[in-house]
Amino acid sequence: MERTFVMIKPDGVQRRLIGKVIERLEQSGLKIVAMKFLHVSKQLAEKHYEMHKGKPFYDGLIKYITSGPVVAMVVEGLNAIERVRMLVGATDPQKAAPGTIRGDYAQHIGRNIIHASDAKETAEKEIKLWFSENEIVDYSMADESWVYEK
Ligand code: IDP
Ligand code: MG
Repeated sequence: MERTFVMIKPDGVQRRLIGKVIERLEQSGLKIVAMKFLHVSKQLAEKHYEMHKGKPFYDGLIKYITSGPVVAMVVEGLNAIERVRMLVGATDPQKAAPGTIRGDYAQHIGRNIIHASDAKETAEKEIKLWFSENEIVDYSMADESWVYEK
C-alpha cells in the first residue's frame, strides 16, 4: 500500500479542526500509520519547504508553519498520495471544491489548514524527513476486507 505524508498546519490546530480533518481521512478508508504533535523548528520548516525557497510567499510560509504546533502523520492506502490530495483540495481555498478539506474549512491560500505530499518522490522524502523508521507502525485494521476486495 502507498504511503503519504500529511500535516495539519498551525491554523488547523488553532481552529480546533484536528478531529474533523482526521475524520475525513479515516472515513475514506485510509489508515494512519504514524502520528505526532510538535512545534516545527525553523530548520525543519526550511527543509520541508526547500522547493519554495526564493518565492515571494516563502518567508511568510516559514513563519506560518513555525507559528504553532502541527499534527504530522503518515497515511496509508490505495493510491494514498493522489487520494489524499483529492480530499485536501486545491492549494488556494478559493479554488478548492466544496467537500474538500480546504474548500470547506479555509479561506486564504496563506492559511490553508493542511499539507499533503504531491508525488511519490516527495512523499518518500517527506516521510523520511518527519519520521524515523521505528515511528511508523505496521498493523492491520479489523475492517480491511470490507475496505479492500483484496
Ligand atoms: P500545496 O500545499 O497544495 O502542495 P504548494 O504550491 O506546494 O501547495 O505551496 C506550499 C504552501 O505554500 C501552500 O500550501 C500554502 O500554504 C503556501 N503558499 C503557496 N502559494 C502561496 C501564495 O501565493 N501565498 C501565500 N502562501 C502560499
Ligand atoms: Mg506542495
